[in-house]
Amino acid sequence: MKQSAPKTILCIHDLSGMGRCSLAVAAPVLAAMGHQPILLPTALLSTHTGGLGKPAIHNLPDYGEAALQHYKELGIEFDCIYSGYLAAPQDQQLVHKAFDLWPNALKIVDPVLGDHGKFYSGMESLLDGMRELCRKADLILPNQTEACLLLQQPYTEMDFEPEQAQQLADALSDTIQKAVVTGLPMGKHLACAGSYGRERFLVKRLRINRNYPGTGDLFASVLVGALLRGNALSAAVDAAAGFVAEAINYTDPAAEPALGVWFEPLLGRLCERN
Ligand code: PXL
Repeated sequence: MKQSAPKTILCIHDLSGMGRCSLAVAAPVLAAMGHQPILLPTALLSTHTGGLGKPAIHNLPDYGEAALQHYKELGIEFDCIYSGYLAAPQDQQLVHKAFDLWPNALKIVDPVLGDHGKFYSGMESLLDGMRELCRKADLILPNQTEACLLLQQPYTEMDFEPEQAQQLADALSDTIQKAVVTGLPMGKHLACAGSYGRERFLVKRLRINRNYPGTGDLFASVLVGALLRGNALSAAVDAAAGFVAEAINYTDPAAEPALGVWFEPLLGRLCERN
């Protein structure tokens, strides 16, 4: 895998203090991969919304725009703008604004909306805005649930044939944006299907039947880091799928799943590889 100079990546997500998701994942992962993550929290939460009770939430309605303005005044050029969980239409607007202010940045949107066929708590009203944001991105990274929501297709729990997985990614890249669809069940494997310009690929990993919040953020962050190191998209997906599998395998199966995967001791592996 190729090495390249550190890149400056504007990360627009919430900051959940506990639970291993969003900025708390993107920051260490991208830094370990040699990049400079610039952290723009859209809201502060004590934890994510996925199984740790009712979090304390502090929205930051005016902060984002003021921060973008400051970065512009400083003359910063972002190599990439990477958005994740956005809990309100204003947060989506903030990402649009960042895209407009830095048109040369690589625009990557992880359309965090739900999983296992269901919306995450409170995300129902954000679908149309997310679809619009995806249309402006260079690359989107939905899971199966999010791909179906974006395409207005029913979600079915199914075992994918390779061609069906590719077609889901193709449908997104034809109508919305270049896409990598993650977490598609395929026999003993989970597959990621990519459709990106003329590139079409499938990356498979042995399926581990354990579910943790935040693994989508871990996947997306490693993928962004690997892409910005100059890897091809398929190689970046392979690196991301591999790291998520390693982190799940490393996590004590008896640990509280809502606290996420134990990726911290493995960060050194990201320094050396990909
Ligand atoms: O990992 C996605 C995510 C990020 N941030 C918050 C969440 C979730 C998923 O539930 O609740 C606050």
